[in-house]
Amino acid sequence: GIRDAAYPGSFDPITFGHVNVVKRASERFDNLYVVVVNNPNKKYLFSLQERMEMVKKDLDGIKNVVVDSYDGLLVDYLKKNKIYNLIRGLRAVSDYEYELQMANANHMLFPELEIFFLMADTEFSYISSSMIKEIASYNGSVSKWVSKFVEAKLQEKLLKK
Ligand code: COD
Repeated sequence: GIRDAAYPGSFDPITFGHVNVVKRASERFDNLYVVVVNNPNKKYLFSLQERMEMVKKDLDGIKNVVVDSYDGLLVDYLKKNKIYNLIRGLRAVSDYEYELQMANANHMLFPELEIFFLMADTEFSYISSSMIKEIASYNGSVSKWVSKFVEAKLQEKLLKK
């Protein structure tokens, strides 16, 4: 519907930074569609199914959140589901260039779309999925930044090789 929003991402894996954005955005829209995107050209640590499982687990209990997946052009998903609001998170200046490029492209492809950027909360502003994967790959603790469920999945994936 017109007051729904989508928050798309790789979520490889989901972090407390993502969860913070979901909590804040879900309070401002009727339904928040958290869309786990699968891009065949991208290399992920976790399969789509694994990323979905972790997202569902971590967002369980947030009432108006719908977890979905998609492996096509994001704007096609949005048009199909009549979603006109897109949520993205901004951590640092380094996010800006990529986000600006994507926002411009998405807006060209879907002019009715409005794109909202939430500034990361200070406490989460340095968290990224890639940093967490790197730390976990050296058996460092990531319990401050991801759920116990995700931490166990990371250990299973990275250390059992
Ligand atoms: N605090 C706040 N925000 C955060 C944090 C944090 N700690 N960590 C991440 N975020 C934000 C990111 O900045 C991003 O906005 C969002 O959360 C999701 O992050 P990721 O890294 O999980 O996901 P991305 O950025 O890899 O997602 C990119 C998409 C998959 C959405 C994009 O590639 C896409 O739409 N692909 C589909 C194909 C398509 O339509 N391509 C054309 C796009 S123009």
